[in-house]
Amino acid sequence: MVKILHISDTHISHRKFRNVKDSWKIHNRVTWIEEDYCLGLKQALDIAAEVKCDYLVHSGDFFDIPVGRNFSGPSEYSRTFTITALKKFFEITEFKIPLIIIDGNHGTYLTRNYSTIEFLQAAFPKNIHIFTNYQLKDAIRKNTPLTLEFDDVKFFLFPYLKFGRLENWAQEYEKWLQNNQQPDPEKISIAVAHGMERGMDLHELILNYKYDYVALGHDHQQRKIKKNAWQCGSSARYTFAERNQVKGVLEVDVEKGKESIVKTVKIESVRSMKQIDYTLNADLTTVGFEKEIRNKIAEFKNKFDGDTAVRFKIKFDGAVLLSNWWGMEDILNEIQKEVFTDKYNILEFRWDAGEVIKRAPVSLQKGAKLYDYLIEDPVVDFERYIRSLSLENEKQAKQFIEIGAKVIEEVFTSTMSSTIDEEEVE
Ligand SMILES: [Mn+2]
Repeated sequence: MVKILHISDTHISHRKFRNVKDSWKIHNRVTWIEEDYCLGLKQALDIAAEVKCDYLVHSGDFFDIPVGRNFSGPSEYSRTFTITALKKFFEITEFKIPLIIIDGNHGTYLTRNYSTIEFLQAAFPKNIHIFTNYQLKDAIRKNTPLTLEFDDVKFFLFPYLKFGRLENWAQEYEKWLQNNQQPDPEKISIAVAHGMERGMDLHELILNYKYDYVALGHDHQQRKIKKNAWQCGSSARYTFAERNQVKGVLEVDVEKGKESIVKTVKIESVRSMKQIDYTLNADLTTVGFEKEIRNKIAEFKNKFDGDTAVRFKIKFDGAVLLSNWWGMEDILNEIQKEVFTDKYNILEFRWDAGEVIKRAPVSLQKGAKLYDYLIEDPVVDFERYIRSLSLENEKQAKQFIEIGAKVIEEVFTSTMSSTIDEEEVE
């Protein structure tokens, strides 16, 4: 039997720049929210040392950045914190516990074949074993396994790859998996994968093969996926959707050919998140709106204290006149300014009105009608214009007319909406 401690999605160096109070835990050194994620990792490592596991497994998203088109790397503060915490962990466990980390979709320069977990391995080359997106692509190209073998156990690694994006990728991935990643019939076989959407970033075979345990990451909600396969969840609350989730790591006793014994060890969340749902309607005046918003934040009208300050979000739905919404946004911006003085114990104050239907003000509706009057049928008029160009390619001309008709229809009939507030992906 081996004991695994399964941790995941630590998202170290997660930082917020918009809709947060410009406040530092230690002046000019680290902000409160960045520190929250460092403390999540610290707790996970403390648990790993305490339960005396044989292997420590991290199933991806160790660092939060770079991600997507954000090419900034982790801050020096977070790097230093991480190296210090790992050094302490290895020292108190006498450098006996191997740490295995795979790449998630965060913390890796996807287009540059470099991952931030490489410097962790460079710092502890004998204790840390990393598996990057790049190594995975290389293994697929060369049709070679991505495994790590010890005396008693064999790991099968699946760093993040959205293989389902293209059909030929999916075929190649499946072929590689069948050829190289099947469980070892003799040894305890453990798969480590970052992904949750079956057929897209998590292959069905990883769940169907008879691994003795599958350590999954990417889904921030801890859950059992099937017998011997668990999503560990993140070590600190990340999006507001996670505001009520309990966070933790998994202590797993794995025996060959048997059902694993999985135990949750809770991680205390330092930061509370609060979301309020608010339905707008056409009768609401800006004065009434302001009063209600102020009521909703009244309970936090205490002196700011970074240790207990809340992250706060208002989620709007319903319908409102666009001209009224502009006034409401002004009010929200004013309140935000006030909230970020020391009079409120609020660290983050944001709102999301992506689902609100905003009707154009009457003046704009009249404008549209005037245009209707001048041009009897905009679609017919557009077709006339395209025809006047005497395009030789009839198929192309028809496509232009079709697209034009769609655009005109959208412009004249759809309601106005703004872009949805950014909330980060897992
Ligand atoms: Mn992820």
